[in-house]
Amino acid sequence: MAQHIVGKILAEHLREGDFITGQEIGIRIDQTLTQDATGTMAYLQFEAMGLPGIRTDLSVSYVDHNTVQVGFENADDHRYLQTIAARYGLIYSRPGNGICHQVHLERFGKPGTTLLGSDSHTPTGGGIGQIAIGAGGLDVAVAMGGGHFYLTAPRVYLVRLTGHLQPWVTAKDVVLHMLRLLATKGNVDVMLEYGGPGVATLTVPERATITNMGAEMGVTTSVFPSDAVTRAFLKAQRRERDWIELLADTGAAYDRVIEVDLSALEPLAACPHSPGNVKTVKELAGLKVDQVCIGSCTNSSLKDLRTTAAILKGRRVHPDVSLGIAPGSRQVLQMLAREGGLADLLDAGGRILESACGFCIGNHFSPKSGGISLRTSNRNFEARSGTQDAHVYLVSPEVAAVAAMTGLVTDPRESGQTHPQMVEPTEFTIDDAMFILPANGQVDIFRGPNIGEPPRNAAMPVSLKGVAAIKVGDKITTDHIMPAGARLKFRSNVPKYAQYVFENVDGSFPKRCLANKDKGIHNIIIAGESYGQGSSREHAAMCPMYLGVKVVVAKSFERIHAANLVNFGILPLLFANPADYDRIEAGAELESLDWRKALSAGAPIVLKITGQPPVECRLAISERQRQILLAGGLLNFTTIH
Ligand code: MIC
Ligand code: SF4
Repeated sequence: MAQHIVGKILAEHLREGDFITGQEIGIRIDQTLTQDATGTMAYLQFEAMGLPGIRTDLSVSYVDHNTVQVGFENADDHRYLQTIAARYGLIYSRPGNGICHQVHLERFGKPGTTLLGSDSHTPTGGGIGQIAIGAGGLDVAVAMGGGHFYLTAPRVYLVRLTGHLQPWVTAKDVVLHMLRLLATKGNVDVMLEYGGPGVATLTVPERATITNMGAEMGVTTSVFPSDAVTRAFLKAQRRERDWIELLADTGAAYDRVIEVDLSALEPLAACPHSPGNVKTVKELAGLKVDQVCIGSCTNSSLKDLRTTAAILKGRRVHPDVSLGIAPGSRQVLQMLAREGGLADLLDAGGRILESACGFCIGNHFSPKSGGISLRTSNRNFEARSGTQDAHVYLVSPEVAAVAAMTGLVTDPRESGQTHPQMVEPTEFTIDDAMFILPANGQVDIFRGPNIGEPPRNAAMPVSLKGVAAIKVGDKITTDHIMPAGARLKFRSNVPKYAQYVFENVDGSFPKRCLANKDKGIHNIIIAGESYGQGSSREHAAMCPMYLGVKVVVAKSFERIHAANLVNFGILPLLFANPADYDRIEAGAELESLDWRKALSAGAPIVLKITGQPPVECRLAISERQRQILLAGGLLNFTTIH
C-alpha cells in the first residue's frame, strides 16, 4: 500500500496498538531532548522512577531557557543537569551553546527517526524529516528509560507546496499563512506532512521555521521529506552518514489536502495577542515600532542572521527603536562573527543577546509600557514578553530588520532595497566543544537548595466534593496558567512556583486553593475551548495538582496539556453539552459521590450542582490513562508497575 512519510516512520516505530486514526498507539522513541526549564523536573522524576540509565539512541540535555542567572537558582540547576547527564549517559549542551531546537537540527536531527522533547517546539526537527513531538517532562523521562510514548494515531494532512517564494516573502510567511488557514485550535491529533514541487525550493532551516510553528496550530507535529536538500545540509554539517531518503509514495492517501502556492504569498504578521491573528504587513504599514527582536527557535538560523546583517549593513537602527539580536546557536554566532555579519549588526546599532531563549520567554528584554515589539519568535500571548500591556507582532527577520531602520512597520517590498538572497553554506563551522559527553564511573549529583522533590499526588479520591475555584474563557494558554519570565527560576521548586498559578489572570487563586485544600475541599477549574494551548510546561498541571486541583472541566483541551493533566492525576473532563459552561459560576459547589467508581467503570461522570440540573461530562482518554488517573498520576503508576 502506498504510504505517506508519517505512516512510514510511525510504522517502523509502532510497538503497541494499530494505526487506526483516533486510537492510542505506543511508539519507540529514538532520541530525546530536554531544556533546563522543563529538564530539572523531568530528571527529578526520572530519578524517582529508579531507572539505571537511558535506553534511547541519543538523549541531550540542553540549557537555553534560564540563562539569566540572577541569584543562585539557575546556576545550581545547570550544575544539577550537568551531573545528571554525566551519571545517566546523556549529552549535556552547556549554556551558550544555543537554543535546543536550532542546535539539535544542526548536530543531531536524523531523518526517519523519532524525537521526543520536553518543549512544545520540538517539531522543529520535522524540517529534517524526523517525527519530532513535544511532550511533558514526565513522558520524556519515561521515554528516556525505554518506555513507549503514547499518542493518538493522527489524521494526516498533506500540505502541497507549489511555486516558489517571491522576493521578501519567507518561510515565516508560509507558516503564518498556514495559521490563517488552520487557526490555533481544532487541530488536535493532526499531523501535517509537507510535499509537492515547492518543497525542493526550501532549505532545511526554512523548513524548520515552518515545522516549528506547527505548534501554534496545535498539531501533533509537522514533517518534511528528506531529499537532496536535506542531504546537502547534513553533508555541510559533516553528518551525511545520517541521511536517508524519505519521500511519500505516489498515491498515498491523506485525510485532507491543503494547496499552498508559494508564489502567491506575501509578507504577513501575527498581531496581538495570538499567533493566529494574522494580517498582511501591508495592512499594518506605518505602525510605530519601539522594539525589534530577532532570534528564537523559529528564526535564528545562519540564513536568518546573514539576511538580517545584509539588510542592516551600512545602515543605522532608528533612534526610537531598540534592536535585540539573539543568534540561535554558537555555530551561527561563530560563523557570523568570522564572516563579518556580526560587525555589520554592531555597526548598525544592534544589541547582541545571548544565544538562548531570552526575550522569547520574557526572561529579559521586555518592551516598554504599552510598547510595540516586532519579533521573529512564535508566540505573542498577552504578557509573555514580560510587559503586561505590550503589543507583540510576529514577523519574518526581513520585516523585522527593515522596521528596525525605519521605526515603522514597513512592507519590505517597498523599502527600496533588494532582498538579499542567501545560499546555504557547503560547510558549517563544526565545533562541538560546548557539548559534554557522559562520564565513565561514579558521578555525584549536585543538588542546590532550589532543587526539591518532585511532588506526588494521592490516589484518586472516592468522591469529589469541590468548588469551582476559577472560571476562565477560551484559548487559555499555559502562559496564563503558569507564567514563565521572571518566575522561571522557580521551576525546580514546586511549592514556590505554585504561588504564581494564574498570576496574570487572578492572583488570589493559589491562596484560595490552598485554603480549600486545608479544609478537604477539592479545587475545580472551569474552562472554555482549547484549554492549555502553547507550551509543554508540565508545571501548568503539576502546580495546580500541588494546590489541590482534581479536575478541569472544559469545552476542549489541547493535546500536550491534556496529557500532562492525566500524568499528574487531574481529570481533563469535557462538558457533554458545552452550553453547560454558562451554568457554572466561579464559586459554585460541585460534587460526584461515585467519582472513583464512575471513572473505574468508564461510566459518564455527572457533577451535581446545588439548585440546578446536574452537569453531564465525558472523558476522552485511553484505558491506560484511566489507570494512571486512578493511581493519582504517571509517577505513581510507573513506580507501581
Ligand atoms: C515556550 O516557548 O513557551 C517554552 C518556554 O519553550 C515552553 C517550555 C517551558 O515552559 O519550559 C514550551 O514551548 O514548551
Ligand atoms: Fe525558547 Fe522561545 Fe523556542 Fe520556547 S519558543 S524554545 S522559549 S526560543
